[in-house]
Amino acid sequence: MSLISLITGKPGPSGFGSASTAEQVTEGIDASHLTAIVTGGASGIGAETVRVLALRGAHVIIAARNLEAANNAKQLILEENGAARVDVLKLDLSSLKSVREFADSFLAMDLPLNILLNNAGVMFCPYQLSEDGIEMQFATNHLGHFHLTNLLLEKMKRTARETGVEGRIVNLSSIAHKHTYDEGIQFDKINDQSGYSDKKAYGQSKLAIILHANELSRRLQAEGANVTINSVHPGLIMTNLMRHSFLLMQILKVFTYIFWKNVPQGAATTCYVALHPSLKGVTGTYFLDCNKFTASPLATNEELAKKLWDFSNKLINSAEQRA
Ligand SMILES: NC(=O)c1ccc[n+]([C@@H]2O[C@H](COP(=O)([O-])OP(=O)(O)OC[C@H]3O[C@@H](n4cnc5c(N)ncnc54)[C@H](OP(=O)(O)O)[C@@H]3O)[C@@H](O)[C@H]2O)c1
Ligand SMILES: *C1O[C@H](CO)[C@@H](O)[C@H](O)[C@H]1NC(C)=O
Ligand SMILES: *[C@@H]1O[C@H](CO)[C@@H](O)[C@H](O)[C@H]1NC(C)=O
Repeated sequence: MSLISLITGKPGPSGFGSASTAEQVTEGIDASHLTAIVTGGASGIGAETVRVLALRGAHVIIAARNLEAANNAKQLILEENGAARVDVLKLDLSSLKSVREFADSFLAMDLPLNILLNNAGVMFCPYQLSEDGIEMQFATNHLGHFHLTNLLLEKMKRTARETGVEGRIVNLSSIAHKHTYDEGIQFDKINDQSGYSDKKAYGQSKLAIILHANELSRRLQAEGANVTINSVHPGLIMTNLMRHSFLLMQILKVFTYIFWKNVPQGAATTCYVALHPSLKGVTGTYFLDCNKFTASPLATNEELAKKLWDFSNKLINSAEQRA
């Protein structure tokens, strides 16, 4: 996708572009045989994603830490579409304990799982440690989703095997993955407060998301599992995500307004990658505006991806042992 198509909304090779909405990219798709989990589905891009997946017939579980907001989002969807199948389940991604409890509750519901949308995220928050003692943006955006995906993976593989329908995982990354610390991931000082940059810590967490999507994709292919995993940049959309940088973003928007999207456009890439039949078998790929795109050299580094995989497992094991 070129800068020109980003501004004009001109479609790329997929037939869709930056102006396409989630409804447009899923037009005519029947998802009534699919069950999906959307993390952070109570607001922003996630809420629109839930609405459109449910509109196409999918059974959607909103995984949210704020149950009141999630129930409101569900209510709005039901007012528009009385047949929508939407459930709400508690999940706080910054807590490894909460992630495990969520996975246990979901598995106890004995539903199939075809689609996992790792959408929740925080951006540019001031330095803070999670309850497991891990820097908050890395803990929420990356580690919580890493743990969640691992806990649900067996279920996804089984669903794919038993139904013959490909499972899909989509991770919400960001173009900001290009703006990270020099070494990409600060393995030896992940919790370092003195060198903390709220912007680079966000970039680092979003780089981790792409690296993991690529690593898991390689592992799933090696096993012959019918589950794909891709990462996307949704575009620039004014949402609650900007709560820690509201003024900065408002000013930025004045100068860059041609690049901004509305929420229905912001949910398009996620919905496209989650549902579109043309992406059958496509995995380990990074998408922007509904088209394949090249991630940064760090994001395609296989060594770094392996190292991050082991590092993430170690962090989770030691946090769970302490608990
Ligand atoms: N908007 C953009 O321009 C943009 C650009 C690039 C990438 N993205 C990515 O797109 C995704 C969606 O963002 P958005 O713009 O739709 O922002 P949003 O409206 O703030 O949505 C993020 C969601 O994540 C939830 N969340 C945050 N921390 C959580 C936690 N610890 N546990 C569970 N849920 C948590 C939020 O819930 P609460 O309300 O409870 O906090 C919220 O529902 C994010 O991953 C973001 O990084 C967005
Ligand atoms: C995204 O994909 C990877 C798979 O690669 C998965 O392990 C991970 O838990 C997901 N989430 C993040 C944030 O990496
Ligand atoms: C994998 O999923 C695709 C798409 O749903 C399906 O066409 C294919 O037959 C599946 N393959 C296997 C081995 O189940």
